[in-house]
Amino acid sequence: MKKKEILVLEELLGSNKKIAADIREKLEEKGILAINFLSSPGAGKTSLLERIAERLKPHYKMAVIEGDIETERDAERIRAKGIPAWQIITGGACHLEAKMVGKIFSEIPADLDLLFIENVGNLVCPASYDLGESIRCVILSTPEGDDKPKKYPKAFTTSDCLVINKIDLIPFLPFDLEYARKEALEMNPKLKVFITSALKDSGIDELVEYFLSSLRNLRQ
Ligand SMILES: Nc1nc2c(ncn2[C@@H]2O[C@H](COP(=O)(O)OP(=O)(O)O)[C@@H](O)[C@H]2O)c(=O)[nH]1
Ligand SMILES: [Mg+2]
Repeated sequence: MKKKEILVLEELLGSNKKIAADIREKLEEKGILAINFLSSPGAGKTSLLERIAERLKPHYKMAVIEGDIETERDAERIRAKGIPAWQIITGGACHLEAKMVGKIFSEIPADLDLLFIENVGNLVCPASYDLGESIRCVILSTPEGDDKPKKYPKAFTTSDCLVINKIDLIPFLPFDLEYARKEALEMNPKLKVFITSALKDSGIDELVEYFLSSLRNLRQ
């Protein structure tokens, strides 16, 4: 990258950081826990959100911001669960930015408990953009391969939580669960690791409990 391009990128990230810090402060003041989901396309972000919604809806107020380069499909899937969802269509951009979240901030109900943000599917650009979340979760699905944490380090080093999804496919794949977990933890020992199958509805209770205990900590 040329020096001028680096300077422009640094300025962009700097202004994103300020907007994100402002969003985080306002959300935390209201006692709202925001969670940013990062993953490759198809790792199971929306499916996990559907399973989480089924558990949270009777007891908590949750909402979802969906980021995609095209279509309203994911927001429709979330709304079908009776959960409010806003779709941000980036029109080609490979990640969400804090200013996009800021634009819908006024529509976020003040009495919300949890705000989930599903980022645009890829493990590269979303890792560089803070959206004002309190928790960042990277989702790795078994068909992607157990070597991905070290190939896409930033998504893993900037996250608080790692969800290894599609565990139901393990019998059919050369995916070494312990290897993937070890490589991720070597880069980021603070990662909380969850093993799930959104399809078979397993491991979701533990993930939901992590979000709820983080919500309790935020409100203390
Ligand atoms: N076998 C299996 N398939 C899953 C699982 N979670 C999601 N899928 C499937 O993977 C595909 C992509 O899921 P989706 O939630 O749309 O992924 P997203 O692009 O990350 O939001 C869909 O066909 C899902 O049914 C899982 O745990 N196991
Ligand atoms: Mg999705």
